[in-house]
Amino acid sequence: MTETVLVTLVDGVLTLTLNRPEKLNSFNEEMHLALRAQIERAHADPAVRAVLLTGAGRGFCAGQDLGDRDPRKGGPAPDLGHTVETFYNPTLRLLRNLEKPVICAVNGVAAGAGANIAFACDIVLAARSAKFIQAFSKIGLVPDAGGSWSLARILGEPRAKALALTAEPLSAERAADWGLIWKALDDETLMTEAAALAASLAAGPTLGLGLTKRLIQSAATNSLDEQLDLERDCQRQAGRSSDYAEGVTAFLEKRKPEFKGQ
Ligand code: T3D
Repeated sequence: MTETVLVTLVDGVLTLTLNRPEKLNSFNEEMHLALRAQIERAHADPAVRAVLLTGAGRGFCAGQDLGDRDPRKGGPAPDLGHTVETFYNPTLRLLRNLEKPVICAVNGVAAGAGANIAFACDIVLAARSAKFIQAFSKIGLVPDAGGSWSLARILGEPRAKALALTAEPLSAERAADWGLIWKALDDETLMTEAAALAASLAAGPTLGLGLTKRLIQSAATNSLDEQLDLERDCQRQAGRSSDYAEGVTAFLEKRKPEFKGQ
């Protein structure tokens, strides 16, 4: 059977490729579980020092596989609150809480929950040809996979509402201009640049990078005083890491640091 998520672990980079290209990598149950299992592994496995998420074929991810929701098959209406809680929410929480960098290389269209999973990653690079579509309103649904949260926070209400209500495709260039993603890149260079970025982060001081992620994610809900306290606590922890000792030693010895992720 074809794997729904292709997995490699090379030099600390766990590359996860959504692999249902004939369905634009939309989520069926198997792909949900396979992706979640790999993000859980990234939490647990010290050999994983960065995650790179991308899609096989011409799309990144078209959200939920609507073939699995076909009303013509009869039966009671599905409880989508239950499916969101069972499948999307755990993955979103795992991605946000993973104290290791997660890079997303959006290689093509990202629609519905597919777009919002990308926005939950730490650094999003997209091919110039890629588009982000809040497809939910086209089928009578609401944004999920954290989209109502990330769009409203990053873009503010006017743009978030317009994207969600109209389902108008947002180009990669405009997503970068609006601060939703880090960069739009030429299609031919996307994967090389994403892999280089992931490799460079995987060779970094993993503990410090993870604490940095925690700090930045905490800022939106913390007061300045709470954030200053958290910075103090995180700096204390980072300062006790062997990577910090290595970073300072390497600087003083005028050489490149060799971080071990400890
Ligand atoms: O259900 C729950 O648990 C609740 C959670 C919901 C989360 C969600 O994500 S809801 C939103 C679901 N997604 C969508 O509504 C997007 C549907 N897809 C599209 O609108 C379009 O496919 C795109 C705009 C993404 C791309 O358009 P285009 O023209 O580039 O490609 P296409 O021809 O539409 O799609 C190519 C193939 O992929 C096609 O199959 P075929 O005809 O070649 O056999 C198409 O049916 C299939 N495909 C694309 N998206 C999905 C899909 N098949 C199943 N589910 C999809 N979401």
